[in-house]
Amino acid sequence: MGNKNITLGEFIIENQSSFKYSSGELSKLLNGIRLAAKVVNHEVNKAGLVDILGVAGEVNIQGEDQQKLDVLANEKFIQSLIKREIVCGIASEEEDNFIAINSNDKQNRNKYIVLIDPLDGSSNIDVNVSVGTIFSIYRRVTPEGTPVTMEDFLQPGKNQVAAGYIVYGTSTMIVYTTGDGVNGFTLNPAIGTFYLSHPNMQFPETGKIYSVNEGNYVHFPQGVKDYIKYCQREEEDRPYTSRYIGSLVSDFHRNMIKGGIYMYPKSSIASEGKLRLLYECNPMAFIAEQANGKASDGYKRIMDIDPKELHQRVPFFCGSTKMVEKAEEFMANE
Ligand code: AHM
Ligand code: MG
Repeated sequence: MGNKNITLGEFIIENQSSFKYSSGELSKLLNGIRLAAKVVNHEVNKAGLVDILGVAGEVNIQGEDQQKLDVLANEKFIQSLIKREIVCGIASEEEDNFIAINSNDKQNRNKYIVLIDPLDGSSNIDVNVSVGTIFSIYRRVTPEGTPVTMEDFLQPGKNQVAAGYIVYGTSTMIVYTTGDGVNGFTLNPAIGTFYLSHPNMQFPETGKIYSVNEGNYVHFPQGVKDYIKYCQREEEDRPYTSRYIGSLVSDFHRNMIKGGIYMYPKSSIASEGKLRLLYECNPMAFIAEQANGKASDGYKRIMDIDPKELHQRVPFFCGSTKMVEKAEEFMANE
């Protein structure tokens, strides 16, 4: 698959001019993420070997225990972005507030902000199941040269200039978009280089996989219950196959390659679902749309939502267009 000779570094440079704001800064930023991804990959891979597992003893803003690797991944990505002096602000799932990088004047003049979930699916770390990193990049809306404000972070997903994920799976991959299609790069661990392995990734228009935590079934809205029953009914090309890893990145990645739908609906115990709009759903929605897929909250486009807060949650239906549209149909009839 693809031209094995093109490295991620080369690809970033070669495609720099096709990016509409092209000034080289976005390329530097993506290179910063590429480097941090290698470091985090190294740490994730040795997780079973060293005493790095377990809970770090801190509780994050969502009230969940933080695993040590979450903390480490958070540090690595933030350090890498700050050191390269390419962003003026960062927001992370692991930080209560955004970080304004205004230690010097030059950094204040940087145009980009990054929102990141440094290690998603972290409950899977200590059982050797894939985890991922998700990132989302915007241009600031406040004037260059001033410190970033909340306004820069609370932009709708449609303003994203780039988004991507890293999946630390059977092999490690970076998949990203700058608004001109989606490309996937696989790490050759022997030499520490990412190669273009999945050019121009596309969701099949429809598929046979549905991914949802069915343990929450009784709490789901009637529309979701009905859609799940539809997926299971023996009719036409159904029943579909159920696949749920519990790592958004891995479930999404598989569904993009094979065709499928991922759902994290609202429920009677979580009125907005679980996933976060800004650093989980928006970036995945941008990638999905760039790969001919669709992302919705069950009723409307994810990337049209005006965010109200940094750690806002939102119900999420994402994947092959026809499948997401079918789920929306059931939600509308609820
Ligand atoms: P996290 O950010 O705390 O890791 O939670 C996000 C993860 C997603 O990767 C995954 O799809 C979902 O939570 C699984 O949640 P659940 O265990 O409720 O099914
Ligand atoms: Mg997460």
